[in-house]
Amino acid sequence: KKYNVAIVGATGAVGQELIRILHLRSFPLEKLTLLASKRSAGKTIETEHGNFIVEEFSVDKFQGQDFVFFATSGSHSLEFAPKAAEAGAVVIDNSSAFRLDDNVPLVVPEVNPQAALTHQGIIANPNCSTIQMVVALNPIHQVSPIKRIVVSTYQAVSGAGQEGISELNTQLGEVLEGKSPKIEYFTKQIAFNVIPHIDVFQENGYTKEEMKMVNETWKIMGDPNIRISATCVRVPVVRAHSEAISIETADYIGEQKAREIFSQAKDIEVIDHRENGGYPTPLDASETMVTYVGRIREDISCENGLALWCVADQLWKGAALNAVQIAELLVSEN
Ligand code: 11C
Repeated sequence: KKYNVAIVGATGAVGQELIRILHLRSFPLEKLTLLASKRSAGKTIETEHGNFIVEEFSVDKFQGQDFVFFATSGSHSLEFAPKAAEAGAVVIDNSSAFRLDDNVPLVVPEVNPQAALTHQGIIANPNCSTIQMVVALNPIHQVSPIKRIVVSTYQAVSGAGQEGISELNTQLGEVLEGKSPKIEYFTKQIAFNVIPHIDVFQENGYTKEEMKMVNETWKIMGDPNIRISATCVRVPVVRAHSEAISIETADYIGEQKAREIFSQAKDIEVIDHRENGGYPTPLDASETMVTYVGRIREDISCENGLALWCVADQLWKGAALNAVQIAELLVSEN
């Protein structure tokens, strides 16, 4: 069987990667429809599937679709995803609109694939920084429950979309030419700098991005008892997010066993040599489909502690790839 698939927001950073991933994974496509706002409609874009004319988004385009991927804003998804579901499609939504909705599964196929099968028309794709963290930590959690997670992220500018990439590139040029850089998109200069602020501040002092890592992890791993503290930081990297993660488990695991667990886990690649360059970096992870783990060691600051470094392409595993894997899951269950 082949499937009719539409991408809403096809010209954005995630939309573009969805087109590529559907091709790279040989997703059984009957017809691919690329939808975007009026501004991009009518443009011809070259894709791995051939040349496509981008169509203007409208609700009637949902008719006859089997899967609709939303890669637009939360407010757009909130309004239109239910309409796509009503039209009979399965929606896989990349925004934060439905992630914490009890009636909407939040799925990372390596962690909670069974949740996808309970959908009522909409499935939420988690936040990128959450996805790679739960891919890395769930295999450990299955061996001994994780009690506490302390994580700091190093998030690429493409997490903020095309505007984030443009702002970094423009500012790098401006600084190198000795000009004072224009700040338009991020809250401070991102070129030659880091910014400890992603998404809006919450009442408790954490940002929304940080609280996504808490709430989404609880839902995906099915364990709201894990104590989680995150600090999310934007860094001048174009692609792939990195995370320094410290965890405390119920029982002692130790470094050797942890390395074995990571090595045997699905979609994790361990790069962990205690020598120059013996660890994964964002450039290594860019345009790859796995989650990398390195710098595995005992966290000497607590009992039963482990520390690690985790890197993944947040546009692929953190967004487009995870979304397509959810669709693949449903296709294989069919
Ligand atoms: C970033 N994680 O890197 C964000 C982008 O909730 O899907 C994705 C935001 C989200 O800025």
